[in-house]
Amino acid sequence: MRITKSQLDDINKKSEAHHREHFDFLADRLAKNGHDVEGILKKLSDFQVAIPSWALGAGGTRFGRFGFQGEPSNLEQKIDDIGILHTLTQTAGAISLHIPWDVPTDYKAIKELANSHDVIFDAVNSNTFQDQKDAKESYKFGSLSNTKKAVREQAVEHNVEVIKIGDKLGLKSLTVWLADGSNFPGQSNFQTALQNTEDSLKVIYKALPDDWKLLIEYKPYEPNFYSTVIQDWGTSFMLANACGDKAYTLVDLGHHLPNTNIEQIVSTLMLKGKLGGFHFNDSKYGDDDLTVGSVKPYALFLIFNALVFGMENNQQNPYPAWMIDASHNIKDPLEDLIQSLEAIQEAYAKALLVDQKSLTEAQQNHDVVKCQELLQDAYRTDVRPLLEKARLNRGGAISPIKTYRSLKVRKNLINERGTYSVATGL
Ligand SMILES: [Mn+2]
Repeated sequence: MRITKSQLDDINKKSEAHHREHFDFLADRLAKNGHDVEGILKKLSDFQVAIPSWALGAGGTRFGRFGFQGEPSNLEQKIDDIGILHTLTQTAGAISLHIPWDVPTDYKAIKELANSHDVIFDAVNSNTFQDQKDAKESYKFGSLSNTKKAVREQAVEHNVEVIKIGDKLGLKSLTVWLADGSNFPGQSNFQTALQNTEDSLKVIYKALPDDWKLLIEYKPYEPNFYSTVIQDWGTSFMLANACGDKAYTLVDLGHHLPNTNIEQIVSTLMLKGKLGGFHFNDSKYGDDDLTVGSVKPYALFLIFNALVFGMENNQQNPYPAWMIDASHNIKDPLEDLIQSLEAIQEAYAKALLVDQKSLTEAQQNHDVVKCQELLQDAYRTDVRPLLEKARLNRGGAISPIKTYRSLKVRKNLINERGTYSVATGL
């Protein structure tokens, strides 16, 4: 299914007057306060977030999985789904593949299909957290950190293979997330596990083309519950430094213990030029994979405030690779992703409204009250008309969710793909 321009125009027309009234009011107010509204709209339009190929079907827990009808059952259909998201939101212009779940069979055809949806390939993900069919070695006790050399070599070889696949698709970064760790005290020697991981990553790093990045993700627990080898940003940062200039830390919002100050981590990494990638989601307890902004929207805003400051002031940091890393257990995955994309744009827009100059002054004068006022003045601004305008400027929908529902997208997908189609992945 493809949404046509005339379908979008027809639906947009119905709320255009309402949108214009709200936008004009906000734009006027922002301009009077010294904001460059056109510049903000341009930044919002340019902010594209990758959708991972595994997030288009129903996720599950170890207790069960409740399927969604009309799920994409192959890579082509997944790209079509991202095409739908991008057509509506104009902010989902990239796909992040997971190998071996989504190995293309015909590279040229896949690239053409993505191109027809105006979607590019972003960071590719390796998988050494599951045993693959016919694999000689098992990752049950770790991959890059394993005490057995043959297992480490197999895991390194897989990553090198993933780089080759990504290279054929024209993308430029490899994301490594390891499930390695231990479940019980004494099971693993921390130093051996960390040293093995560093040595393995260095071999993978050597296989990276010159213009590629290695993004190292961290996670404090799960699937191992006593320890994980790359447990926090500091460990990832240390490994990235050990590998070299092309290696970076990747921050996943869900990969922190409750109350971790993620905006401070973001600031530290950007100051050191080492924030390479970012995974969006939301959580209450841990890696809950909930819709972005559904639980802690103010925390998301504060994180974006740190990201905006870093993007404007830290030339030493590359432009990060953005991705939504979420799972959809009870919502239609496409509706969930639309909500996440909206929440990301909203937090970004609000962060762009922070009066950085006044904030710096207030910080220097130790005016704590003013600092909070400045942040919250931006946060309390209803920026939704800006998001609507940014989407409209690129030919998207004023209201992606309403449009998705009024076009009965899911019903169309069920008609095309059937009721029982199941997406590959988790
Ligand atoms: Mn992630």
